Amino acid sequence: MFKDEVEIYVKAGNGGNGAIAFRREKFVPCGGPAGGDGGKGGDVIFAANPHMNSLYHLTHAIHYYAENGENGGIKNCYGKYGKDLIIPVPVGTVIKDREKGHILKDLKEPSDQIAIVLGGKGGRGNKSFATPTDRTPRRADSGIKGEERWLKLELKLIADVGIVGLPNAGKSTLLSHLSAARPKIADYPFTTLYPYLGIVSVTKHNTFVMADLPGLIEGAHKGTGLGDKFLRHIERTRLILHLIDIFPSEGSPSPYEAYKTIRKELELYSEDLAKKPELVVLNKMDIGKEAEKNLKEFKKKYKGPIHAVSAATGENLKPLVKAIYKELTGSE
Ligand SMILES: Nc1nc2c(ncn2[C@@H]2O[C@H](COP(=O)(O)OP(=O)(O)OP(=O)(O)O)[C@@H](O)[C@H]2O)c(=O)[nH]1
Ligand SMILES: [Mg+2]
Repeated sequence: MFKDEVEIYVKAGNGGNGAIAFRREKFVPCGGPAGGDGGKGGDVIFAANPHMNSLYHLTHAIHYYAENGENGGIKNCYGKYGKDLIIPVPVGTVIKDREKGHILKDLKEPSDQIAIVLGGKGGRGNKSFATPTDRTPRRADSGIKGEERWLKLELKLIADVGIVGLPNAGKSTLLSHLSAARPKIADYPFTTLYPYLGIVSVTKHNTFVMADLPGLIEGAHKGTGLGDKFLRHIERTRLILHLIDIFPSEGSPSPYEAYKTIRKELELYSEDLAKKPELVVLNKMDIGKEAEKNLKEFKKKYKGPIHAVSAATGENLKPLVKAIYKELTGSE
C-alpha cells in the first residue's frame, strides 16, 4: 500500500529520577550518600531508508514513544538509559511541525537521520550533591520530561525523471519495459493509483530512477480525477517525460490537445514544475498508418523535438533512454 502523508505524535523518553540512598555496610559506619543518577530518556530518531517507498507503515499507530530512562539506584548505581526509538522512513520524507507547518527536516539522502525529539536528562542522585559542608545530602533531582511533538510527514519521492500524461497514455507500460517495476497495466483510465519507481539501466554502471505517476486530466488542480496530489512527486525530478497517446480512443482529446491539457495542469500546479525541462514522447507508434497520420498533425502544431516510440514493442526506446541520460547528465 502507498501512503505519502501521515500525521503522528512522537514523545521522547523521560529522564529517570535521581535516588536518595546511603551506604549501610557492616563495618562502614556513616557510609555517606550513595544514590545514583537517573538515566537519560531515549530520543525519537527518523532514519532515511533507501529500500522503502511509502509511509504506509506509519498508519497502523499514531503515537510513538521512546523508552524512559531508569531511576537511579542505591549503591551509586546509575539508572539505565532509555532506548532510542528509530523510525525508518523512505528517502525523500519531509518532516514538518503539524501545527506551524514549517519544515523540521528533509531526509533527502539515504544516510540522513535526525533526532526529532530528545530524551530528558536523568535527575542527579544524592551522591552528586555531597559537598565538604554537607556530607549527607538528602536531595535528589527528578528526571526531566522527554520532548514531545505532533508531526506531519510528507513523502516526495526522489526520482530523476517523472512520467506524466493523460490516463491510458502508456506510462506504466513504458516503465515496465524499461525497468523491473511492475505497475498494473490496463486499457481503462486510472489504472495506476499511486506512483511507482523503477531503475532504468543505460549501461552496466549508469542508471537513473524513473517514476510512473497516476494519470492527470483537465481540472486535476481542482481535484478532478485523482487530482494533482501526486504531482508533488515530480517536484524533485530533474526531467519531465511527457507521454502522449498518438492514437487516442474516440472521444478522447487529440494528441496535441492532450499535450496542452497536461501543460496547463503543470502550470497551474506550480511555476517551478512548469519550468522543468521536458521531453515530449509520442507513444503507440506500432499502431501504424493512423499513428503516422496523427504524428504529422502533431508536428504541424508542436515545433519542439519529439520522440516517437512504442512502449509495447520497444520501438525507439533505446534512443529515448539515451536522450534522457544525456539530458540528466550532459553526457552521451
Ligand atoms: N498499441 C499499443 N498499446 C499500448 C502501448 N503502450 C500502452 N498501450 C496500451 O494502452 C493501455 C494503457 O496502458 P497503461 O500503461 O496502463 O497506461 P497508463 O498511462 O499507465 O494509464 P493510467 O495508469 O490509467 O494513467 C493498455 O491497454 C496498454 O496495453 C503501445 O506502445 N502500443
Ligand atoms: Mg498506469
